[in-house]
Amino acid sequence: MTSAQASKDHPEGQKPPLLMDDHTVATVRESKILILLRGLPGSGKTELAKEVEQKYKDSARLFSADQYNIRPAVRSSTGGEYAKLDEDLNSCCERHEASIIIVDDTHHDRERLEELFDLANKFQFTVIVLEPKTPWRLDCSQLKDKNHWKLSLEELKNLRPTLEKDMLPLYFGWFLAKRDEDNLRKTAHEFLEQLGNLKAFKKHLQAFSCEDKHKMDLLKYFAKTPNILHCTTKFCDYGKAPGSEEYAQLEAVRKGYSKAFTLHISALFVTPRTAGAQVELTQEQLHVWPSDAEKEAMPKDVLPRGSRAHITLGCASDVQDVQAGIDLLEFVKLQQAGREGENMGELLGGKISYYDSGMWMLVLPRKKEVKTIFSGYYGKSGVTAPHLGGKKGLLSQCQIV
Ligand code: 2AM
Repeated sequence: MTSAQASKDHPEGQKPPLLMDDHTVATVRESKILILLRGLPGSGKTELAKEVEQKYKDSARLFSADQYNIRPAVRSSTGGEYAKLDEDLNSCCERHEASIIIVDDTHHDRERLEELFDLANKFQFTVIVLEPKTPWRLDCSQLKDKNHWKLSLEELKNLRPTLEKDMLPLYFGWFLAKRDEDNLRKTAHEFLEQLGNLKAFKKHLQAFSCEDKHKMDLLKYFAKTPNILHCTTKFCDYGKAPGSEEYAQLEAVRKGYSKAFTLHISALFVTPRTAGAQVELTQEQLHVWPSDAEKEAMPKDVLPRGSRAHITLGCASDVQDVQAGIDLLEFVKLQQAGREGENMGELLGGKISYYDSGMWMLVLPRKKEVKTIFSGYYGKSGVTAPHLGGKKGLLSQCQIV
């Protein structure tokens, strides 16, 4: 296919933001991204994959199933045919050879996709699933003449069913670019260290479940930290959560997918259950914010739209990360009722306040900006998102990219 033909097949307006939008291109370059092309043979995946590779040529590696001679087919189990591709993919990740990895394959098979999601989780890559928008992408009679594997009409029809449906993630959200993520982890680390050493904090330890009632290590207490720091917009549970299909269809969500957004963090908070960062959403960001996000968490209250927006930094053991948004709404409710918290002085140059029941909030002296990519978290159905733990907790993933 010529490049003129390729651009006719993918009109500019339908190209993903990671090809079109300068801010997104710059943010993707600062992130670790696994891009999975998905679609029937002949639908235009390869052109799109090459265009992405070209755009990010200094930091990208393209793996194409075609080059490994993997014929698109419905298989009872994925096996030997992917061994070499997987070996090369793993080696590329282990050696940090590329921060943007593109895999061009039909990706019709859930089991195969789950292997790639595992890889992304293991090496902390944000996943972006890209599907070509060509008009014939699901038209098997046209694809029969276009696919170079010479697949028959019947073979194409067998591959089509899973590719017709939207693939919903566990959740949609804004995923922090690597450098900003490392930076926020460091700030959070300092915050927890300094708060734990604050005299006033040591006086109010009753609410925390710790053995020593005079001092505690908040870094150990919140050792469970998300694999990639993110701000969840919509929890979909792979389509099982109410409203997830409608959410995925929203124009702002479809257009925003793979786009960069800069989030503004205004405060950090700690409760006996979670540590998190409060995010103040802009008007543009509110367009991808579900209209019932606050009601879902606090059905009896009327809370400002976007007030649940947060980044979970850590959870106490046995606490689910969904709790951080609920904890943040508890602060918002108190503030709405006119309770500003008791001023306990300064930390990291900002005002630290105590709100009873072990709830602490640090208002940052300046809003902290973090660059993110709007995408989904994908994993194995029925399995919750992985966490990091261990001695270094929050900092265990910081690395130079
Ligand atoms: P979080 O955004 O507060 O961290 C995977 O579990 C991710 O989805 C977590 O990051 C988590 O919360 C979010 N999540 C889990 N269950 C949820 C729910 N019922 N509603 C909203 N978000 C949820």
